[in-house]
Amino acid sequence: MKTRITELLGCKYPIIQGGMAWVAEHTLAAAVSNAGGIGLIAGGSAPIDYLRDQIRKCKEKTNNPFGVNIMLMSPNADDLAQLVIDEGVKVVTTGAGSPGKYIPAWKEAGVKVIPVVPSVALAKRMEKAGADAVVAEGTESGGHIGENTTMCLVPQVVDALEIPVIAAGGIADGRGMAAAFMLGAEGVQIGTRFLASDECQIHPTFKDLVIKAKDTDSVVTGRYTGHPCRNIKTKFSKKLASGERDGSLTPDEFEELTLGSLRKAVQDGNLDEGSFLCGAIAGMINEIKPCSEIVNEIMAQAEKLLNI
Ligand code: TUI
Repeated sequence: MKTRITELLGCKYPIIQGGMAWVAEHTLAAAVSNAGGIGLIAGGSAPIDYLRDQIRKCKEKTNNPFGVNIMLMSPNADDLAQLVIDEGVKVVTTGAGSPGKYIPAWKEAGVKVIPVVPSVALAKRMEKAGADAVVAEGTESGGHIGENTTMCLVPQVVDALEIPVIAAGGIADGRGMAAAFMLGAEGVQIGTRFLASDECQIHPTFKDLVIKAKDTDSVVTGRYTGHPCRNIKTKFSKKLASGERDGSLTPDEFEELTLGSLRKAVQDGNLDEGSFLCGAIAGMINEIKPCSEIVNEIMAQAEKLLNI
């Protein structure tokens, strides 16, 4: 399948892995890139030396292009923005903010720039600032989210921009990919489906939660802090949700409770204190598979539905 995204990024398939903080390390990124998509290493708020090491290890595992996701609320964002240039990373996606101030330097260095956006307004700003493409991310996604759904957001961003649009949020099989293409997307970003992959290094408890989740098992917490996040329902996320609802947790107390909770979920599988960030499509995912199988199945199903 050829689209402006495969041409731009030099990959076989227009599938980009989500830049999942704490989750997306080099083993997963290399596996997705070797499968023909674009794997991503997530910067999160990790130290720069760790990320340099991850980028170098990824280069050893794949000759295909891969990228880095920069979470713009990270205190290390400036250093990571420079690191991707120094290490010759081909693709950058960004989240949780506007990357405008970094774009000129990235373009100068030949890095392909793909901001993740939750609204048409930000998408337009990103195109003006020189982005090569955008990911239009619906509220079905895991992690930090906007309010608009994939179904509503993607066609509006497609209509508003000239540059290609990648759809994200609620896409985990070829039907979702085909649907996104019918809305005008030229690529898809997939996160949650890759959580339940062999190569994903998260704690087995996390994978178990994903494959056991039902359609109603995700919950959005933290709207009142200004950083709403979609998680899998657990004792902990239910406690946060009810504390937010009934006012028994102040926003400051909420922030304190969630500090370090991504690491506790991903590394320790800690059900009492961990935030298991995950998309609403987890209910459809029932099996752990290698990334190559996941990608091949999605592509075969999408191409059949789209008559390619
Ligand atoms: O960034 C994501 N997903 C994420 S980041 C993350 S780590 C985190 N943990 C706790 C709090 C916050 C982040 C986990 N998941 N997706 C892309 C995304 N970007 N979603 C929403 C946004 C966004 C929101 C506001 C982008 C820009 C924005 O405003 C920018 C502006 O300047 O107007």
